[in-house]
Amino acid sequence: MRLIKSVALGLLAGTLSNALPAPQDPTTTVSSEASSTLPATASSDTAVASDQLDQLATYAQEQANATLQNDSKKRSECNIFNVAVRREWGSLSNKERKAYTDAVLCLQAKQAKTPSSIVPGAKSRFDDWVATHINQTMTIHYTGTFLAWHRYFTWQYEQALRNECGYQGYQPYWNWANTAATSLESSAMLDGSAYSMTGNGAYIPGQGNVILGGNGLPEIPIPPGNGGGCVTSGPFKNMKVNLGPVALGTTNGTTISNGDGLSYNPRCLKRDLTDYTNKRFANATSIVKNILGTHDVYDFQMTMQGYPGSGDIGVHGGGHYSMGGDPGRDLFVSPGDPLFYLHHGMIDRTWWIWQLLDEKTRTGAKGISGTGTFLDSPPSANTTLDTPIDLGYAAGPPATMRDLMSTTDGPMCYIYL
Ligand SMILES: *[C@@H]1O[C@H](CO)[C@@H](O)[C@H](O)[C@H]1NC(C)=O
Ligand SMILES: *[C@@H]1O[C@H](CO)[C@@H](O)[C@H](O)[C@H]1NC(C)=O
Ligand SMILES: *[C@@H]1O[C@H](CO)[C@@H](O)[C@H](O)[C@H]1NC(C)=O
Ligand SMILES: *[C@@H]1O[C@H](CO)[C@@H](O)[C@H](O)[C@H]1NC(C)=O
Ligand SMILES: *[C@@H]1O[C@H](CO)[C@@H](O)[C@H](O)[C@H]1NC(C)=O
Ligand SMILES: *[C@@H]1O[C@H](CO)[C@@H](O)[C@H](O)[C@H]1NC(C)=O
Ligand SMILES: [Cu+2]
Repeated sequence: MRLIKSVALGLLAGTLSNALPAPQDPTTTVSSEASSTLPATASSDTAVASDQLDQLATYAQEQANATLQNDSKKRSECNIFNVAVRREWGSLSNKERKAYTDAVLCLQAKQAKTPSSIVPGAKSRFDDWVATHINQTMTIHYTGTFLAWHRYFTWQYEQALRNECGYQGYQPYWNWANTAATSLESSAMLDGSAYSMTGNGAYIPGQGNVILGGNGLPEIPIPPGNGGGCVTSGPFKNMKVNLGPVALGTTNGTTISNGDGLSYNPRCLKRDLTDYTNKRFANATSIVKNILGTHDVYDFQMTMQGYPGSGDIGVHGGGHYSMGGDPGRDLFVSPGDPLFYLHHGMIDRTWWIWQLLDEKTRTGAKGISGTGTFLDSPPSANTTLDTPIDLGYAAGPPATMRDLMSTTDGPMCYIYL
């Protein structure tokens, strides 16, 4: 673990940039049907791009539904009558919102499955997910497994909410385009009400920038938001973050950690909602560009996470850093903020839309690129359809990449509205 951590801190400082592998996979293209009916490039006007995103999502639904309708005739296990539909937070009723946060609180009140001899700080079922993510951070980001691993992780979390906490809905998502157009704090998701995901942290004046990159790569200064302290209202006002930090970016430009992050370190949930980051890196244009402007899965997933040295942190980084706070700015411990799962719902939705523009190619072997280690450092084997994805104590059984390439043609059965 010590070795792993020093590698991660090295990466945050930019020292692994020379390990960046070159683009690999053969180019895949949007199917001819899609290219004749859909916009070809992202509009730089975010209002227009937001409509383009809706159009792309509708196209993806049409593709998915056509197959599900066929499957209904064949009485397949996953069909149009039983498919789960994941929706955006803002489109849920107050009752549905509260059912979701109640289920998360339930998970936080249930005993952990992770043995305390292995992770002393894992106190709840919710923490099982955080511990698994900390443990595997260096083998699930900038890897060939990034998209599928987080898809499975989010799906198993949704299953736990349903099967262990009686939740009857599905995993909601955060459409970054919407909060970029307005502001984070004015959204139903983050307004701090009883029907939100809890809002901002208490305002801490005089905070400096969080510095990403550097050390040979261009620095990416992320300005502080208008919070920074403990959250003050809403469902997660009293929750405890038990694990970490491991690599927490602070607003004085440093990174702090508490060893391997696995010991018991209870503290409040902090947020520092940062509109700048949302608007700059995860606006509607960024999302549509990520979908339409990338020609293969290598380009797609690197754009999403940010090409090191490009100065861009992608929509993945954009979402994470616009939450800010602790553990929101910690690559390892980030699932310790319940908002993580709404963010990764949107990551998965973006991938889902992109896949359905050319489903056959993008859900098969050509839809995978990369290896099993962070920017292939240290070098490791290529990820393939047979690569296993194991969520440790959080949830079983292990799946393979093959199981996770489609959201409707494997163990999972869901689409996005
Ligand atoms: C791994 O993938 C790269 C790029 O697709 C390819 O050039 C290389 O031969 C693969 N390595 C193995 C061992 O299959
Ligand atoms: C696809 O099916 C879902 C579930 O029945 C439905 O909610 C959605 O509106 C459909 N989308 C389209 C574009 O038909
Ligand atoms: C639906 O089934 C028909 C007949 O088997 C087939 O021709 C068609 O391609 C299928 N469509 C989809 C979207 O799977
Ligand atoms: C930076 O902030 C962290 C916590 O926010 C603090 O622990 C650390 O001492 C600060 N470092 C400096 C140099 O001010
Ligand atoms: C929106 O995203 C695009 C593409 O990522 C970027 O070029 C643009 O600067 C962003 N808009 C703002 C206001 O930062
Ligand atoms: C961490 O990963 C290792 C190796 O994959 C595994 O043996 C161990 O049980 C994991 N620990 C936790 C807490 O998941
Ligand atoms: Cu992650």
